[in-house]
Amino acid sequence: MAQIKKLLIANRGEIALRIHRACHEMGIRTVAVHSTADVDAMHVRLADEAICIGPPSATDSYLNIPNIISAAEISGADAIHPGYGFLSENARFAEIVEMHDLIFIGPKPEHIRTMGDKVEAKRTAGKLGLPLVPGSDGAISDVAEAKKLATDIGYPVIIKAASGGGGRGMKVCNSEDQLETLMQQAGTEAKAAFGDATVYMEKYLGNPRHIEFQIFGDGNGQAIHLGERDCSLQRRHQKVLEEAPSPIITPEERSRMGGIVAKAMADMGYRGAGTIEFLWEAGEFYFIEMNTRLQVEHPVTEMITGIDLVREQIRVAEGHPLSVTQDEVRFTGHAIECRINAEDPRTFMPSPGKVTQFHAPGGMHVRVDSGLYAGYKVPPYYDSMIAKLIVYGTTRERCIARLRRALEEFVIEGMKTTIPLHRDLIEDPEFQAGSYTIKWLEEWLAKQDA
Ligand code: MV4
Repeated sequence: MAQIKKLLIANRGEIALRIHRACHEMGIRTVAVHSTADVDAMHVRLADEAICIGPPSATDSYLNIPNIISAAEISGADAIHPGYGFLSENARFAEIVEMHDLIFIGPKPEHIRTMGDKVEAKRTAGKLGLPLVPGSDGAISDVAEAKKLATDIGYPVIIKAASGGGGRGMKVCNSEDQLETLMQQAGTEAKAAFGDATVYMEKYLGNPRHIEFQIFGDGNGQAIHLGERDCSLQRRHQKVLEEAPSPIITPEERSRMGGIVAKAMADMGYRGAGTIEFLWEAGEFYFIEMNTRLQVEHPVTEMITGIDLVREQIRVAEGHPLSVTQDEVRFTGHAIECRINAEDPRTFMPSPGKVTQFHAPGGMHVRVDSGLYAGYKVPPYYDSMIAKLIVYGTTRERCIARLRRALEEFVIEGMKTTIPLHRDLIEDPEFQAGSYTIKWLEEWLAKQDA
């Protein structure tokens, strides 16, 4: 059993703080890395040590593998946590970390690689018994074959890039006469964006929900699920608000589907935290992708299970068994997360700037994960998310009432933020009824502008 004494956090912003907090609660010293644009960032201030790894551009700093490995060696760290984004799903990085006798806080590199290829991921998920969206068994290149398949599964179909994900490079095709053109376009765009022209086909689901299961494996054949999150409220493939549990999943469905995903992860020998993404329509789940990292929205799962996911990641990486069995996992109450971005709440134009006033809400069951402080200058080089507000309630209704109160208290001045958007959104009767799908938010936003 390894004992991590010092951990390097290969990330920035709120997730770097999140990881630092778990480490200090476990008696682990932390090393922050940062770009020259982030010298004044809270993650740099809180960490026990900080090392500059390059200029503002992420390519030269937070994605700079040699500099990050050098920082780990110089500081004497024995582990690296990649957070989310940046190098978190880079299998090569995970391998390099392990080659340097450092512990990678994450899955086995082979599992990162498999799930990064959406065609391989689907094939693996199918073999493990997860329900798939009907579609091609692997990549499609031959147009005649594609036409035959599309006729079999029925139009509309969707063409997706094997190296894509997150909605980039998808084409919906309504009829056979468009198929050849759209396949070519998808291939060309995939090649330009990901350096890989491989595409595959699926039945297009018209109006599903996005429901994802949190799983955890010990890497030795034990795995559990921590229930689902509903992430249907998205704009241009960016999640805006997430909740757990999903308003439309019954305890029986959670237990049935959770059992299937946990068994799949156990059979695969998966290690660490992972998320299995499904589209859900008319009572059925369809696997689409797996994320092999800790996710932005992980706190809603922590709120309803009481399990510290980062602590669990670190323990599993040290070689401990999972700290709870499936029977010990209890789902209690409801949690909602609002992502607060430095953006215009109507146009979503980025709005970085200096924080002139800052007051975070508090009180019972209110959590704010953020690196903001009064006087901090939000740099323009990175993601615009500046805070997450996560609220718990014994019921969804009480959770929303507390969220309303917390959003009233929240003050961030000096830049535009999406706080007003969240204040409006949670007053909508359809949101309150929990009856939304993946198309709902964009339609709601269009109505607000009209
Ligand atoms: C789909 C789909 C409909 N049918 N696949 C978008 C992101 C990527 N992870 C998968 N995505 C979709 N795949 C089939 N077969 C619709 C989407 C989709 C979507 C999915 C989840 C959340 C928001 C979305 C917004 C638009 C499209």
